[in-house]
Amino acid sequence: MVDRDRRAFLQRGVLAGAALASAPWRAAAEEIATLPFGNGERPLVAYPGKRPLLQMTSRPPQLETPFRVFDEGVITPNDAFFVRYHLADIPVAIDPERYRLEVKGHVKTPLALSLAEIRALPASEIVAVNQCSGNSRGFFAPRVAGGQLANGAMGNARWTGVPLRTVLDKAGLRRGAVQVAFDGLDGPVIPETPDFVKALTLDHARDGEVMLAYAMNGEDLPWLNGYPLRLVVPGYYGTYWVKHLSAITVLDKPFDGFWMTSAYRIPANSCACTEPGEAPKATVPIGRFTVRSFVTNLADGATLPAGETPLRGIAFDGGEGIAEVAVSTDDGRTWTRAELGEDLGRYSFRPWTLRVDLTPGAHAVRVRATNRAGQSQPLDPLWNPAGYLRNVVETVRVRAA
Ligand SMILES: Nc1nc2c(c(=O)[nH]1)N[C@H]1C(S)=C(S)[C@@H](COP(=O)(O)O)O[C@H]1N2
Ligand SMILES: [Mo]
Repeated sequence: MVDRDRRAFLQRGVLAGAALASAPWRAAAEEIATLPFGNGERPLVAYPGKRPLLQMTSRPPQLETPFRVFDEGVITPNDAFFVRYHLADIPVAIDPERYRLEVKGHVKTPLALSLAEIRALPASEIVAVNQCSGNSRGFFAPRVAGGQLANGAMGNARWTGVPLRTVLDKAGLRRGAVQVAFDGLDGPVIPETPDFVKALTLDHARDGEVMLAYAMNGEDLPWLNGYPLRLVVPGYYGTYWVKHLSAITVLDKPFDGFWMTSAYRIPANSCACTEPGEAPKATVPIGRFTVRSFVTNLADGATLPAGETPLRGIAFDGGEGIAEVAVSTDDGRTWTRAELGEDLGRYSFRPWTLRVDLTPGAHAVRVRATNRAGQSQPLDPLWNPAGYLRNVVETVRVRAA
């Protein structure tokens, strides 16, 4: 990086943090939006670096992307990308000159890498969806505890950074290494709350795709999305995508922290589901995304002119890649294959389009994707007590007149 670029980079980071520190935690609400479930009222609040987003909590900030943003394009703009934190003590000042990424534990040479050193390593790039495990949790019936999210706790970005493998190889793994743990600069407000630390198996961490990302859509990471460095784990739920990454610890036994052993676990059965209201007998850590698809250009409850109507939307999965998207306008009786748009890689949103003929009257428009492994979406929602993995075939109800 030339000096001028570095100065601009440093300034941007520092400014965003300073704005967060000084702005009232809860900026003045400009507007209230109502998500389509009970207690779904959310103020639209503009945080530093963000346009007005649906605020679920203010301490820490948890912001959901208004769904119409997904119709703007297949890449989610940085200023509209959702924000999720667990712990209220989020960083508001990071000196990019003094920031260091520690690589320690079961390694030959512990490292403390500066941002400049990380940016000097050979870069990689990937377009990948980040989605919270609890995206769409608000639609669970019976309802479950946890952040009541509609469908906006997801986003698709082009990430630039360094393969995690490069940094692990630089440190050198000692014999017996089995997992890698990741910690960020945020922390709990009281010491009794477990710090947010996540772990990956060593093979996963070394797959060459898991990335230490410093840029998102060609710009520095937005502050609230993990400035100055975050983990990107393509195809895996956002819980693994540790933000404000500060320490990577190589372990010679499986990590036993709260956020792996108690939280973010799913039923250990083939549907990862239970009967509504029932607890699972056994659980495993959450992993890859289920297959999902959405119509982005029709709002539920809308009235539109009868006749030929262009539909468009997005589909994605945990990394097999989308093979097919089909649409039904007659309550699921008949399905028509949509046309798939630009392929930005198997971890990206895949856009789709289809022209349909809407006869006058009510229509239930349904969309269902299938990935290259033949996995698809259920017509009836599956249930689990944590409200994860939602991927029911989505329905938009419209009236043609
Ligand atoms: N440091 C840190 N990283 C974190 C979290 C957190 O609480 N702290 N939450 C995780 C979860 S659960 C999700 S869904 C993603 C959300 O990424 P985003 O806020 O950039 O959208 O961040 C992950 N990384
Ligand atoms: Mo999440």
